[in-house]
Amino acid sequence: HAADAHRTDLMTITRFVLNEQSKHPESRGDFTILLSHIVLGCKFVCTAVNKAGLAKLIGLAGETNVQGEEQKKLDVLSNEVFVKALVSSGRTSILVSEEDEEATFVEASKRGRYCVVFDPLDGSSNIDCGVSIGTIFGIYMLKDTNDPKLEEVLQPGKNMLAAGYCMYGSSCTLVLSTGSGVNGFTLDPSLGEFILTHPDIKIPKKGKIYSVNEGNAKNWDEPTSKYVEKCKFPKDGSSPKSLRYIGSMVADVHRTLLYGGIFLYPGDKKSPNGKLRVLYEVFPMSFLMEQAGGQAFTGKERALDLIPTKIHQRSPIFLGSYDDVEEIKALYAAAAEKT
Ligand code: P6P
Repeated sequence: HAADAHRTDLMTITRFVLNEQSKHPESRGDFTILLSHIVLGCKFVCTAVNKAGLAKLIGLAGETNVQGEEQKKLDVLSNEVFVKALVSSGRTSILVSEEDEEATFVEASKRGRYCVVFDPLDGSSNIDCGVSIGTIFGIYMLKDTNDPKLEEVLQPGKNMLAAGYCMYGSSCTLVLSTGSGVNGFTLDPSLGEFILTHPDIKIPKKGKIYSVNEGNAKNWDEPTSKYVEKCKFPKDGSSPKSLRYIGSMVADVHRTLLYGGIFLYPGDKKSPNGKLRVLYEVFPMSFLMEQAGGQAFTGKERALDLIPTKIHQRSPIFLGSYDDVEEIKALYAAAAEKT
């Protein structure tokens, strides 16, 4: 009765992470404790996001809630939840959040060996129309926790120990890699547990979908313009690709990971570094793509090789199916030869 066993042998994210930990006997469990606090944050935000629309509609939240407290914007609330959860884990020393201009340095008594970079609620401008949004995070090990310096955070993405996102949509799905593959977990609200639903995710080697904001086409450089042209008017007689663009990175990346294809946020004349942030958007999604057998490219180099110099730095990004990204890499290489 394998099916029954599957139903009763629930693999929760907690069990999964503990199993991973058992592969490293030397580990003291700090990483497991850190991840459990991130999972807690995701559960809280999932509840808040699901209620927000309703609360707003029937005016429960409005400007102030029943206690007369000013109703916090969801992204501010989410940020506070993650900062508090991460600090209270006692396993972090530096936090970088999309919501905070400066990095958070944890007080000495609560310091741990990790730095977490995160966007607590990416795509939150979409919440009012019910489009999926998400939390994106990456985890670095710090060298010196006694006197943590900001420079410790400016590491290339390939140094990350783990990365993931939690998508708040029709269901709450947490996709995680700790460096040995990618696994997806879906929140079972009746249990309050994330259950393993997408074991060992591998992105298709080639896809039939491209995902880009075509509204920026006027400003694209030649390689991106040529690539998108090729998607729409293939010269080799193959059928054109489909365009799918949700405008919420977590949703666009999640679809790319499961269905294959390529997600592009290129630089352009107006913003040469594009829009997406290196530490807590580009790196975590690039890490996941490589772990799932895909790849991620900045237009100049492998995305995970990039060494950031500022915590909110942006970079162009092309990520997804291995073969699709190869094609755009070839176009950028050809353009580089001409210069
Ligand atoms: P554009 C959402 O605002 C976001 O930060 C990402 O989630 C998304 O991929 C991107 O911006 C969309 O940007 O310029 O296409 O609206």
